[in-house]
Parts: sequence; C-alpha cells; structure tokens
Amino acid sequence: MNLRALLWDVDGTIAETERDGHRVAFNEAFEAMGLPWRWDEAYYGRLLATTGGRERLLRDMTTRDDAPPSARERESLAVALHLSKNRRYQQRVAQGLVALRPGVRELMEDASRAGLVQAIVTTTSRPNVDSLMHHHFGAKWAARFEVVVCGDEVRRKKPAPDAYERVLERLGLEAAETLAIEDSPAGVGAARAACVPVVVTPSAYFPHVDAKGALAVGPGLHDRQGWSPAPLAGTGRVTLADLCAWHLSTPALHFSQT
Ligand code: XBP
Ligand code: MG
Repeated sequence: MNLRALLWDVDGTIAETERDGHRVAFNEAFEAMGLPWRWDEAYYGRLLATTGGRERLLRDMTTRDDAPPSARERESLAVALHLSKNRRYQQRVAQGLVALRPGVRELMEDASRAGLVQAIVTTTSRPNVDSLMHHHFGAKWAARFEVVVCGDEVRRKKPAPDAYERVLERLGLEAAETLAIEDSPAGVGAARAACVPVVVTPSAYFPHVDAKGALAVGPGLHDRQGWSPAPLAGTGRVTLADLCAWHLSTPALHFSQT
C-alpha cells in the first residue's frame, strides 16, 4: 500500500522534551510546593514507563512514605503539581530551551512538499504540544497537521493503541497507509497495537529501546548512518524516499501478528 500519512509522536521524537523540559519542570514544581521530592535522570527514565505526567506523579507517590495517605488527596496534589509542571515546561519551551531534534523540520517539509498528510499522535496534554509547536513552527503550526490527537483526548494513553486508532479514524485511513515515528517502548507498543508501521529514533532516555516489530531503528533523522536496516544509498539525512522504501518493505505479517 502507498504511504499516505506520517504520524508524529511528540515527546522524545520531535524534541528531547523529557530530558530538556518535563523532568526539570517536575523538579521545579516539587520545589515550588515545598516538597523534598526530586527525580534524577535514572529514576525519571524508569518512571517514563508510566505515560502521562499526572499518572507518573501518582505512580511515584505509591513509593513515598511522605505522600498524602488518601487517594483523594493524592489526586488533588497530582493535579496541582501537574499544572505547575506544565506551566514551567511551557516557560522553558518559550525560552528556547527545548530544541527540535535535528532532521525533524526537514522531513516535515519533505512530506508537505510531497503532499503527504501529517498528524500528531501523542500522550502529552494539548497545551504542552501547542507551546512546543508554536515556538518552533509559529502561530499557524496546526495548519501543517490534518489531525492532532493528544493524551487528554483518549481513554487510555500509550502503549494502548487508542491514540493511533483515533487518528486513523479521523484521517479515514488504514493503518497500512500510514507510518509512525516514535522514540520509546510505549510509543512503539502503541503503534504496533494499532497495526501502524513504525520507524524508531530512540530518545535520550531510551537508547536501547526494544524496537521489535519496527520497520527501522536509527540514531536520528539527521543522519543516515547507523540505521538498521540501512536506508537507500547516499549521504546526509534521512529523507522521505527512505521512509517510503522502509514502508514498502512492511511485511504483510506485521499487520496480523501485532
Ligand atoms: C509522552 C508522555 C507524557 C509526557 C509529559 O509520551 O508520556 O506524559 O512525559 O506530558 P509519548 P504531560 O512521547 O509516548 O507521547 O505532563 O502533558 O502528560
Ligand atoms: Mg515519545
């Protein structure tokens, strides 16, 4: 089947948002609320198995003696911390502290010149997506994307297939006509659970992501070295032609075995 749509994950794929934005902002939010909690990089890497910032906070509280005892108090603390974290995250983005991963802008431009549909499929909250994309692509960023599905619009976050199923439904496309770009085990799992072929550019927290079932895995879109399988012959960055070649190689079994 021809490739008709590129489905972009946000956190870790478009930018190193977890490393440069969310983790730091969570720690600032703890400090601002007078809490002694801090998440170092190694611990945050493990916490990322829980997708969704509020859910991550609640998960962490299950391990702390000084967390509020009742479920209701934990929930309201998680909501307040999440709001504070998001405000701080958005400030960091606006200050230019969260760069695009190299090769992302160029590939988006390739795709739009070729008339491919593009969509965002993320488990992040919409205001965070809006701030990142606005900062990098301007106030009309959403016009570049046919559909934007965020974490606050689906019942289950990645690795559940909900966000991918929602985007396919809204685009009116079959999974086999699309290609996802993801960075994490949860993202790859979500795409595969929705039968969407996926290419993986592991982010800082997932250098050894198990990308079983992915069409290709490589260090980033900026470099055609180090990909498995190798892209088409040539030098420079990964192009739309490479994605089309990988997409053509999608085994039919991929769609029935996920
Ligand atoms: C992203 C997430 C999000 C972010 C934080 O995963 O899991 O929770 O860490 O964003 P993916 P929020 O890249 O797979 O979409 O605080 O807005 O949830
Ligand atoms: Mg991601």
